[in-house]
Amino acid sequence: MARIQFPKGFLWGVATASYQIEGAVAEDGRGESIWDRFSHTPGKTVNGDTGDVACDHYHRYREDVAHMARLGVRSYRFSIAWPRIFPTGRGTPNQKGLDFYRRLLDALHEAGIRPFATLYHWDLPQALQDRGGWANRDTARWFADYAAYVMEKLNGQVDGWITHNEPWVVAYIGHVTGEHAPGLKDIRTGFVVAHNLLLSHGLAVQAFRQLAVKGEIGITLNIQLVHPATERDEDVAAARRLDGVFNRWYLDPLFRGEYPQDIWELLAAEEVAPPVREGDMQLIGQPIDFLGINYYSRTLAAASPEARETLGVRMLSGPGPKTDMGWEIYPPGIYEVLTGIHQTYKPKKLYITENGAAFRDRLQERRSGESREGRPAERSGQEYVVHDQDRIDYLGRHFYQAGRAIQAGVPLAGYFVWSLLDNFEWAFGYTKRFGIIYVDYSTQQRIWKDSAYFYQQIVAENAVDERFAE
Ligand code: IFM
Repeated sequence: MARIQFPKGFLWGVATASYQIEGAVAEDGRGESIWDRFSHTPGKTVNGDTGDVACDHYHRYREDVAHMARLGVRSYRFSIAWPRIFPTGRGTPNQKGLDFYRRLLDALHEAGIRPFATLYHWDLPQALQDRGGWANRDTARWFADYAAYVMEKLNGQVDGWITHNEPWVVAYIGHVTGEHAPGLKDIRTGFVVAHNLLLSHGLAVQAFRQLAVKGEIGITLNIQLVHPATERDEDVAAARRLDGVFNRWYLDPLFRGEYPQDIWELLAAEEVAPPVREGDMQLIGQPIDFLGINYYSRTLAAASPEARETLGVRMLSGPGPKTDMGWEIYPPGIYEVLTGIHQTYKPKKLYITENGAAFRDRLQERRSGESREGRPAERSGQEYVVHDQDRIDYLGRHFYQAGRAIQAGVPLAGYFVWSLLDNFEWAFGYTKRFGIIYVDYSTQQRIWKDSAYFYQQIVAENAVDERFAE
């Protein structure tokens, strides 16, 4: 195995999302989102953590862009908070909300960083949830109106538009298991929501084309690689089903304009198939410019007739080492996912829109090496270090496998590390750290972890070393 050189112009980047970093939830006219409501409901997040302050990026965006510039990244993926633009989801837009993103975009352009904007990364205006949220088909139309407004106003300033981040998570974790906002627990609703999300994507793509917005548009899916737990026929079939609900349920409509027949039949038998109207599938299946893939881990599937919510499949973690999320570290999976999707669906272009890992990072004093974790401090980035070799290994090995996929012919054009900063990890609050930059939440100080220096070097060399081949 040799060192891998990435193609010239490869878009190395970092990713974040509005509710996870911005804070300033009541500032400049922002409306309430479902995550404000959910995180403020006792028992929904670890330690009752909320995004009220998060990384205070709303006020510190210049400093954060300066970190990106120092990293040398060519691109930044962030998300726009719908309730900043339309505080109640629709109606009168809030100029101050838009102005924030204008300031951010200006700063990015000054630094020569190409912006990728996600239009929906889970912070639905609460006022729309009060009208049924994504289970209400009208929300798809309201999303398209919001998307059209933002794309028109920011036309020419954004290189890549991403309609949705991980619709499976929104539908399943938000509406079936209830671990995410809005916290519903109903499998039928989950599939209705998935359909309305896809529909809203199609409507937004249509608006993008009609408005002749500059740049490119796509969607981000969390592709969960599924392997059978054993070679038994039942487990092989279970893996196929799980891949069906996780992945094909989104990929097939987006690239073929139809739901996968095998899963549709199972849902119909359980009376949980969503209502689909004439024309829906054509809208959803409109050509897009790229597919964004978020890859983190793989899942093993075992047959389990009683697991109704997952169509008779029990999900297991693989045997490999785990991140702090308990997710198996499985770098060959990113190669398998990229080559598999390229062969099966042939998207014009692909981006890894997220990849990264949470580990138990320890802040240490640089000179003595003494740990100061948890001590309130007058810290400076120079005085403190975070030796996160586990994250360096994780990233390096995934970069390497992505490079192999490019060599195999996959049109992978960029790679966004999740995440620039430690941030609000949804139901886990601030207990999980995904950043390559450490955030001391007591002071809001940003401290580069070793992985940030490592990434800086990867970007500068546009290459990954052969030591990450294994
Ligand atoms: O933090 C999330 C992000 O919002 C969506 N993708 C997965 C990340 C890690 O769980």
